[in-house]
Amino acid sequence: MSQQTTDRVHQHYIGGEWTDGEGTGTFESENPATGDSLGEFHRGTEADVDRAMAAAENAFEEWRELSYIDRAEYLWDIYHELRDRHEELGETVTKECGKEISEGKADVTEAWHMVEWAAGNARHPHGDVVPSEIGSKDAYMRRKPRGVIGCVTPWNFPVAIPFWHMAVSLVEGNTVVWKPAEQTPWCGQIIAEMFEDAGIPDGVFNMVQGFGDAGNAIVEDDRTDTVLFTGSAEVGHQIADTVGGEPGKLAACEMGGKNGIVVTGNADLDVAVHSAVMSSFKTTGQRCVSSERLIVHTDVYDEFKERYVEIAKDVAVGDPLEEDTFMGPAIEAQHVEKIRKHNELAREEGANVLVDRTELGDDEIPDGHEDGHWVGPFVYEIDYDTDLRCLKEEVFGPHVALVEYDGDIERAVEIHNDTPYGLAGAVISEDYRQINYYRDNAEVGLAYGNLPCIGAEVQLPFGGVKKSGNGYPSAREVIEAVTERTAWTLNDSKDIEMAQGLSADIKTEGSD
Ligand code: UN1
Repeated sequence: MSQQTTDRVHQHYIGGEWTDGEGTGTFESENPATGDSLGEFHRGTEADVDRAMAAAENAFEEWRELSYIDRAEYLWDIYHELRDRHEELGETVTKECGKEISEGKADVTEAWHMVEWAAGNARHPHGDVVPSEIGSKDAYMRRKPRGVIGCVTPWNFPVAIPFWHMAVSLVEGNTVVWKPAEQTPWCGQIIAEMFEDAGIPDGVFNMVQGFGDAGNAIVEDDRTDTVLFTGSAEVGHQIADTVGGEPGKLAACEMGGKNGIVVTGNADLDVAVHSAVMSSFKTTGQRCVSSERLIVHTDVYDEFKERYVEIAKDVAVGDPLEEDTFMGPAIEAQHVEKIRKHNELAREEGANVLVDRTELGDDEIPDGHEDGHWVGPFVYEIDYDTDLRCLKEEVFGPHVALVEYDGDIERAVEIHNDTPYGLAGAVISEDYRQINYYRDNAEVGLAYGNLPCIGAEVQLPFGGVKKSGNGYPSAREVIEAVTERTAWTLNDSKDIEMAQGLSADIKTEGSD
């Protein structure tokens, strides 16, 4: 669908065919910067997921029999298409999810990086040769595909994250059933067209458009061997609970964060302010790695505050297709409402508000964009208290708390770790001992020194601890969630000899 049209309702891709599905419902994709409709899509039902599951299950045997290299060939086609269509797809991402244009393009770049990693990995070793205690035994760790992988992806990285989930899954020999986010079905449509263009065998890749009910049908289906989920903690924990009760089924979930940046007393403040602004306002704060807490040492607090606040007051909110925009809109009207409520909550909890651009002035909203979902930075300072909800609950927006601390790095990390989440974080310091203390003690899956806490590359593991996730539905580590390991031992001798000193003698009644 290179040309988005409004006169046809876009379909699901199941078993190698485009189909309206069983349901009668449809939904629209909306440009969050203008409120305009980008197209209409059929809404998937349980029956559609059922068909997609059957197709994926049927396709599995033949797909797994292909070599890694042959499976990767389909992905290389997609890699080239993503690169060739970089500009156009970057604009599509920006139009559909509102991220400013450099971010729209970076999303597509991150997608082809993931595809490149997965397809390139097809030519790399996939197991280990392991020594045995017994000289005549050969021991190996080998990998096998798990089967059908159910993928449920979020709107904020509508091209990259689907490939985090699916590229490795497919190269490893699994088949997939995927539900794109209901906010970004257009990106979903384009990705499905790419798989069709690549000629992927029928049923290996299936896409059902729709909402949570369709996602839930994927999670609950007995034929799903692994669920990969990236999205909200609320949904992710439900998925982990459901799947946890089903033996043999796995879920790898990556959820949000209440990410913090520690700025110590001897931080370089240019680096600190730059890192903090990037971490809190890029993607309008709507990355799961965005930072909503800045924990700043008392010695540098006033200067940091002044410099940070000055930028937050001026940071360019506007048309995401314009290159001089820093922050586009929020994804949808109800999300703006959620951000407003959290801003209000911070006030109720005693915040001293330093910047409040929740309601942007008419002059700040670009012409023709009056129906967009606009919200600007909200920055406040508050005394640390473990009972404050505003320091614990994820907003997923440009909502930032400044927390002043006194004392050593141990104290800063104690405050930093006092949240139920543990996805990303950063320390800004010129003292390697402080940096190393943070590295070793911060409860996060992605940690940075003298950098923003966003922008991870796909060849690193991406995932969190505590409430932020289990398993890694992303980047390089997804391989663990979509393969089974077999510990394979072969005897090269005619005698059976056991490890651990275990006797292999068979003793019978009357034997000596
Ligand atoms: C997300 O925030 O949902 O590390 C994903 C990053 C990106 C991925 C973010 N590579 O910022």
